[in-house]
Amino acid sequence: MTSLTAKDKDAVKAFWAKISSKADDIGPEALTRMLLVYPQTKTYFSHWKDLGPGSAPVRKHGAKVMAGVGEAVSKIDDLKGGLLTLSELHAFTLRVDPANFKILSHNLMVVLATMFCDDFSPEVHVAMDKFLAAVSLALAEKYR
Ligand code: HNI
Repeated sequence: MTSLTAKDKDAVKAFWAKISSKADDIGPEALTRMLLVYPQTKTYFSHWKDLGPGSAPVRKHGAKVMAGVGEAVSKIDDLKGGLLTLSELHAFTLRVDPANFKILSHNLMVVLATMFCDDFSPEVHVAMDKFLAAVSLALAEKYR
């Protein structure tokens, strides 16, 4: 299982401090990429009027997802407890297959690497990768 070391946690917090003001751009970019590159993920958003790049629902939801990631950063020492409500929402109400968490995480990583290439060192890369895997696991906590 993913274990975030104290060093990883510091790297995640420091990186988040640098990028969080751009969260409303990062989220929609990641979501746009996910919907385009992995079109099977579109099934969950079929109630939206427009799933295209930069559409109003993509922008709004992208920002929401990043708010969730920000909350996870603030609860990094207890992700399972901290993300319980969000896990219940995705498991019982939205019924999102947890395999999709990995897909979104991957797209988020690609966007972070391209938008913040100067700060996205190998240390930040591994810390963020482990963090998003831990967030995904915490979100899947309520599935069974
Ligand atoms: Ni997710 C709603 C956070 C992954 C499909 N999601 C939310 C909300 C947050 C959120 C926050 C809004 C909750 C609310 O309104 O109370 N989602 C996150 C986070 C991740 C994630 C932090 C992973 C890092 N969600 C995913 C994935 C999918 C997904 C991978 C499907 C592919 N989420 C949804 C759907 C909704 C949602 C669907 C409801 C959106 C709507 O507009 O109806």
